[in-house]
Amino acid sequence: MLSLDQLQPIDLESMRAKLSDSGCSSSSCGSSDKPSDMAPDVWEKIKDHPCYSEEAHHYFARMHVAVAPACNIQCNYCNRKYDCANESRPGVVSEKLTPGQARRKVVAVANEVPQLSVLGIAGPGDACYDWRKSKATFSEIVKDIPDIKLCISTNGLALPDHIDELAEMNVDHVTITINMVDPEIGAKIYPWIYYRNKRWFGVEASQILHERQMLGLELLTARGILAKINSVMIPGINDEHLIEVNKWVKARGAFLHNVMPLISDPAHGTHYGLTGQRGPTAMELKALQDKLEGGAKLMRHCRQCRADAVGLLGEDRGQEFNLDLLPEEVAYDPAKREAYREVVAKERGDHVAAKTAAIQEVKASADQSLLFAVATKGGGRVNEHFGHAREFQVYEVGAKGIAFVGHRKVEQYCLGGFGEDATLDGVIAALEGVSFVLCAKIGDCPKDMLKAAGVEASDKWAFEYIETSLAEAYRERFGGAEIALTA
Ligand code: CLF
Ligand code: SF4
Repeated sequence: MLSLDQLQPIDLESMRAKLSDSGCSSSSCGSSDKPSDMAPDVWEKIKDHPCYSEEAHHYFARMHVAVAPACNIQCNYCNRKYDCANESRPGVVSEKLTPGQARRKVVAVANEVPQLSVLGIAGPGDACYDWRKSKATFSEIVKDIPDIKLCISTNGLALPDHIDELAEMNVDHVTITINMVDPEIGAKIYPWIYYRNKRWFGVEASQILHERQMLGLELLTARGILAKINSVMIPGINDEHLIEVNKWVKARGAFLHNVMPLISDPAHGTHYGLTGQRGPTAMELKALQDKLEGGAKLMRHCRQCRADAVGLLGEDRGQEFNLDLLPEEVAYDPAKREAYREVVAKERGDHVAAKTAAIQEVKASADQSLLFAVATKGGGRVNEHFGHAREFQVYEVGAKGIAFVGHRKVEQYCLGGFGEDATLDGVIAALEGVSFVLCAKIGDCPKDMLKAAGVEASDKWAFEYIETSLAEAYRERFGGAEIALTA
């Protein structure tokens, strides 16, 4: 079986030869099927979008271009002045781009990152408020790369003014950040907004923002543009209220609801950071997401990207494509992206079949839920060493089958061939609630320390599909009614 690991570095001839050996002669053969409850046109829009499809995020990458620095509201969790290449969170960038510079960068990335499928504008300000630059950027880039999906993220205040143009430009994916539907709660999140040439404050500001967000969402739904709602979970301010938000956005046709944890640190210079407002723990976030099940469909694989992120979700290759590293003139070469898609079409079909079988097996035999953490670098396989992982993907395995429920970011434990005990302590803390870790390689020392903390770890399923490995691990290690309920 051809694995995604074998795709790097890209070797077009060997990729084509392997496809030919496998009997696959077209780019559609073996591609994963549309879910039975999804309209074909919707599936076409999401099947290669790493944010709108959890399955696609194993294979496809997004890039953001930071062309929209201006913003028309202030959120208490945002400080756009902050710039740190090691920091990954929305609103943060290393360099702001003109539309022409953005075109250069996107073409350079498309030539080198074959997984690239989506171009997003997610700030560092607001893509709809800074509309002239957002529009110019999209218009430039689709001339070179017509098959790239266009995506924007906005606070929603200026969104209703641009729905027609979004539809005309084939922007099929719009994210609105909606943190409240009650302006009294909004006043604790937004100190002011700037609307119709005037600054508005307090509850009045949040009332306007709320009305514009709901109008924008309704207009997107009416146009058939897929709307994703991002909500920042702020403990003590809007955590329980997000249940209400979920109902409102579901009623207005939101395609996905993505509840993200507040990132808050005094060093970021945000209002919340400076006033001690904490973010939720991983388990608090999961508990809220679990309460939202049955409402608007949830996204749980968000990585809270920077406004200049490049690569698969969970990796950021932005620094490789800073403007000063790029040639002045760069022409688009579709060869790597096309070859990658051929290989992925086959791999993905196999993966879906294996995953479906694994889920059926677990559903038929399991009666208790356990959390598993998986070290992966993409392709839907257990293919990352424990010591190299910068995040673990977390799956819940139990009577409902196998479900991706989130990720845990960690500091890389092994650097230069040595592991630091203090770092391992941090990894163990990040794995709160997890019973078992699957990875491609793990040494005896970290394995023993994990065991002492009540977490088993194994590299037995190295390079296998994640769901197949989880089903086997569950059966081998935890099968039977004596399993403790830890999820
Ligand atoms: Fe970017 Fe957002 Fe489009 Fe994705 S991100 S504009 S929908 S292409 Fe994705 Fe990043 Fe989460 Fe956003 S993981 S922060 S949800
Ligand atoms: Fe920052 Fe975005 Fe809020 Fe504007 S809408 S203040 S850019 S987080």
